[in-house]
Amino acid sequence: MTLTSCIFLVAKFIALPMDCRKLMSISFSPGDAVFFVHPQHSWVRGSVISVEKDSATCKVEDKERKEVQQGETIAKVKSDGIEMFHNECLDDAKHDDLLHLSVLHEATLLRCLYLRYMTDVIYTNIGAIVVALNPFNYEIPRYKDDRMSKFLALGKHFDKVPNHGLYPHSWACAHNTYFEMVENSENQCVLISGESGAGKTEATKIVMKYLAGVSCLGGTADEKKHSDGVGAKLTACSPILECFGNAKTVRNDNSSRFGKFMEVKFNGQGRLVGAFTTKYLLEKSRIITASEGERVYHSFYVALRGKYKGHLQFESESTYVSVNSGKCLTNKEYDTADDFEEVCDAMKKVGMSDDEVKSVWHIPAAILNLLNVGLLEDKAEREFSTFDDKTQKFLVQAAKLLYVSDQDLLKELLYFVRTTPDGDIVSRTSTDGAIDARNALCKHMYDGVFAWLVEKCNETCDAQSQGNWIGLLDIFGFEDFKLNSFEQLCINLTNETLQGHYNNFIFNKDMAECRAEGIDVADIISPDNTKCIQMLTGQGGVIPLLDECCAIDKSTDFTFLDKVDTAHSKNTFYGKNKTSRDTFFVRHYAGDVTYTITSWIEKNKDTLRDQMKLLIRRSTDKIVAQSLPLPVPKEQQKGKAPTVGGFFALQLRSLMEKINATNPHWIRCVKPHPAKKALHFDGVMTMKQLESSGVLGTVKIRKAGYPVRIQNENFLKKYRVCVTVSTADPMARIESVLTNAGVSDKKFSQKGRTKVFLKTEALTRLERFRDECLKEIASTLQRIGYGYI
Ligand code: AOV
Ligand code: MG
Repeated sequence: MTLTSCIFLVAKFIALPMDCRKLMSISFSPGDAVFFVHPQHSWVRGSVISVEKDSATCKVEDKERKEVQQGETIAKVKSDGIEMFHNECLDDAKHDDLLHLSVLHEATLLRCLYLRYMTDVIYTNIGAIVVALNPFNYEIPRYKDDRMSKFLALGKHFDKVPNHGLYPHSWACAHNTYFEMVENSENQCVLISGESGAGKTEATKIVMKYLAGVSCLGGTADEKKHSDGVGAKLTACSPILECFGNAKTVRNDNSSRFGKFMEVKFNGQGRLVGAFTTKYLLEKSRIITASEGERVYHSFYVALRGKYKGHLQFESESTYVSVNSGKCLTNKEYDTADDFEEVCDAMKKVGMSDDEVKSVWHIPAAILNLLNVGLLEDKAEREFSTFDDKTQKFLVQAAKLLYVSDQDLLKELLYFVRTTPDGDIVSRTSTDGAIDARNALCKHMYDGVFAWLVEKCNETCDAQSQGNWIGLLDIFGFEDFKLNSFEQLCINLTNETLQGHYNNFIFNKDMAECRAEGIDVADIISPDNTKCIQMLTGQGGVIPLLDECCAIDKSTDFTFLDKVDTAHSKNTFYGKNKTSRDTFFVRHYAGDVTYTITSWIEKNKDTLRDQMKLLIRRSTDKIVAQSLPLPVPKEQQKGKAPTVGGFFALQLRSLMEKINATNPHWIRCVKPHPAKKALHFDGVMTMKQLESSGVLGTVKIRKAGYPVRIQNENFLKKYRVCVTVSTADPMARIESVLTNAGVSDKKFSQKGRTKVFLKTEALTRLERFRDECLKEIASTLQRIGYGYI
């Protein structure tokens, strides 16, 4: 008897239905090498010690993860927190595209990213997306600017050069995006997401720089000079917008507190000609105050230290309450007189005159003074506010910087005009009312000057173009703080919407691969968050209800919450915490977020009194005057007043329309450790971000279908011992393996044209079945005198 026929016989013998059933009922047994979820470290390697009803006890055996305690036992690991360990996954870390892994689940994903990151490989492709782990290190040789030319040198043949020796990088993403635009004459966009400090803004700059470089390739000297000029202007916008729109937070020393979408424009020949930036939701509360360990906007600190500090007549830094509110005066970025100088130079590069540059700084300076103006309770009439004389100099200085009368300014803070059918009535403001009016003035003026600066950048950088554009989206990532307010709802709504777009795109792409392989995809359900988006913005949704309440004078935050409760209490995406009266939670794709409704009505209205607007509009300084809009005349006020939420929902709709009309590319930035240090890795934190950025979604989409895909030849090579038919037809042989292992049903596997598609549990069963086969063969061979194989 030959060895092959012996194997064939033995395999036939052991492929009994009984064995299959036994294998199917147990997923894991003691001694199995597995990945399992550790509460502090996410997926680690180890082995199963014992199996209970719905869980198991596992032991850590993971030499690769230095930060993990070896030998620790973890009880009650849920069955969905255990995956079979496959040796090949360690080699898989060498793959640049993790979708090429034969086994892709959360554990292998995390392990590969970890192994790569610890060897300074920060970029990894997962199909269409680039995952970028923040290295907190600009010195990694393979990512330094001098290597960029290697990518550029490939020109449009990037995809077509086999083994081009290049690695995943934001440059590669920019490269592909650019050539797809040129070759298909189609607008593109690069959607950059990730949590605060993950590296979105840096990635945007890297992509921008690459686009400027690639668009000059093969151009004449003149064309190159022109492109360089445009590139220089675009680069100059960054420090201006960062100085006014970024701040130090506990998570990021240079955190962008606004979202931005930049349309980078090219002419018909693909040369860079300009760009147009749209900004979203500047965080206004940070103009007034910062939490401990954080700062208000950078602009305030550099203004205090820069060359105009004499002209702006500042006192010592410790005088100003707002810059001292976070008890953190210094920062690594945008901190010194030199930084101030750099920002002023950048302003000149985008075409601002010397006078304009000087004027712009009047606004942060005036705000610093205004926030020192004391507004107290009137001792005689306690319901009204009065002015603290001791702060007279700040009032005078603020008015001087704004070129308005200090008496007029004070009057607007302490009195307000109410329009009644019988004519206007002047009333005194309460202390809270006066402080609110002062803060609202500061917020609106700062937001206004920020918008003016964006416009200035657009004026110099934008250009009419007959060609296409590439949109770069650098937007605030998903947020879930201890206390989440209206701002977080808007931010998370943005992410939810982008996630919906991403799900559709990735899911459809994956389904297209399945169909091309002849796989039946009728039963595969796409992850779908449209109902959540609908609940937030659709008719009768949270934001429309808030708008509705804002239009009714007597509404309070609680009447708003009542309305939301009534409308959505049965919605699966909505929930209430029994213990708190002023919150609700939303089941977002990235997790549940509880929102506290305090001040939502006021935040959504975000009103500034008309009289205040008129006062500032009378300023003799053009930039100060333009920082606020003219009040809308009564006769032109149609229906409801515009609201922050309403405006934002509109902006978001128009952004999505733009994005939907382009071909998308994704860079998902991840911050691997909170310490902001190189080579530090926190498994739980990383996993959470992979979830909230939708990277895990990609894996889940795979899981919804068939996450394991093995080439037919490889499958047959590996499982040849499980074949019990004597035909050479590969499809029949594959079918024989699947049937023998009890996984031929569609809910476990499907045979594609070139690959076998499997669910993970099917793979686990196949592996066990193969082991059993090998054991049986070995013992049979021994019995009949062949010894061990
Ligand atoms: P963010 O834009 O994602 O946060 P940033 O792009 O500002 O984050 O990055 C935060 C910090 O991480 C930077 O200041 C750098 O110190 C470091 N960093 C990021 N990317 C790189 C890189 N490629 N190489 C080296 N260091 C990097 V926020 O705007 O807070 O959401 O609102
Ligand atoms: Mg940023």
